[in-house]
Amino acid sequence: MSEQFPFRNYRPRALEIVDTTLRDGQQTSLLHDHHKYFFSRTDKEEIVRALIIYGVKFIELFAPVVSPQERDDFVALREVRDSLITQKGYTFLLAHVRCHARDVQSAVEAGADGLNLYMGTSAESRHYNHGNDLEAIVDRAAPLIEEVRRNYPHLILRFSGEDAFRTRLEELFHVYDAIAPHVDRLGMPDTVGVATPATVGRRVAALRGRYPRIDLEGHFHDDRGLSLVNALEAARHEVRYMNTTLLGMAERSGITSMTALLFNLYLDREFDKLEGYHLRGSYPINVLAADKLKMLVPSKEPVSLTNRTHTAGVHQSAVLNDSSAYEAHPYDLFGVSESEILLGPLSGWNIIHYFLKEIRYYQLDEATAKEIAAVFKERVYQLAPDVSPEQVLIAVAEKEFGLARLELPETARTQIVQRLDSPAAVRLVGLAGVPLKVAEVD
Ligand code: HCA
Repeated sequence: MSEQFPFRNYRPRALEIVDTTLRDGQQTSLLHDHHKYFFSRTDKEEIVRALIIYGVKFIELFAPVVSPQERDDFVALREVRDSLITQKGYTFLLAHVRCHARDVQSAVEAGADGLNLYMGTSAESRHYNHGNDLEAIVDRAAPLIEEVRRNYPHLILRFSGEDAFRTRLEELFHVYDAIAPHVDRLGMPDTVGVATPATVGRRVAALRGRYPRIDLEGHFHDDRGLSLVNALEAARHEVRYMNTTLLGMAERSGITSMTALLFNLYLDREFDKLEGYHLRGSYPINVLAADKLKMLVPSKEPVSLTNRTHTAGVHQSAVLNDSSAYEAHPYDLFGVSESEILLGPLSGWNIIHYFLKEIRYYQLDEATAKEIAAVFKERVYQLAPDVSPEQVLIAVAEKEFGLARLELPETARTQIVQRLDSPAAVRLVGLAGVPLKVAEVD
């Protein structure tokens, strides 16, 4: 097949992420205040570059018809993609388009590799969204898609019945039967987050049985908090294409997070589905996305520093011995390469002893550390806004207990001696999250 048809030459992997951070992701309510939050073109270019380097081969963008800005950004993002072809191979840029000739035309003109066409099929969509009944949906979508297929055979075509999980199966079949001959993929979006793993399994089986030669695509919203398990269930049923975003950002409470999905597939030993994804880049790409939203990687994101952060004294002291005590998963393989211990009111004497002795070089024994811990716990609750827990602790240690620092020769200073039986790399931070000191694993 000629170079004009890169998709026809591409052998899809067992799992193809269709990243929609720059489409459904831009619909997140976190971006509602455009004075504060706004994806600039540079932001988008960085996100696309990071996704391509991560190994994503399908990126969904808004139809260029959405706005002049989106139209021009589409062209700029194509240039980013083109600049990486030699290094990373071809990545397909897909436009999310309504079944409108104008939407299609704008995507073709912007140089899209494919069209993610959609139209609501549920009773709710039919009545309150576009007002077309099932016959009108077929009459509008099928000839348009057939014509696009004929005129632009190089385009990858996908059709989704929006709100598919609230569409009765016979009704979905009625629409898909007319469209299936003209498309490469059929979507099954759970637009309002009503699906459960059981309904996902049944829907996939039904669609697979009726359209055995067409790949399916999942898109799961998180209204019930089930977007991750639903995507996992779909992947388990060999749904090859999965819509995800960075941090799961999307309309309302979002959709499946890309790194959460891949992390769980790894834990479930579904290694064939991880082919070509640069898993160690997971935390860095989450940090990049969070930075664009001017926030930290959210605490509910599995691939986050939160999952290696320890607060309670009991946890901290065990983690100092071995991080596996409170870290069950290989986060380092996903780029979270440090543990973090929060120095604060819940810290026990062990961490205070460790911090003062091993990191700040004070000479003290365990009994003194216990006494200091008791005083620190009283003082730390009265923390002034510009004072860190570390400052409080040092003040107590020096002023009230007269501790002196051990003067180490320069050569020894860079070599922090951690408990030698501990494989943990421990980073101590103040309550405000300001790093105090990092102790690397050897
Ligand atoms: C939307 C709806 C959508 C589309 C999904 C798809 C959904 O925001 O336009 O095209 O597969 O959740 O149904 O995101």
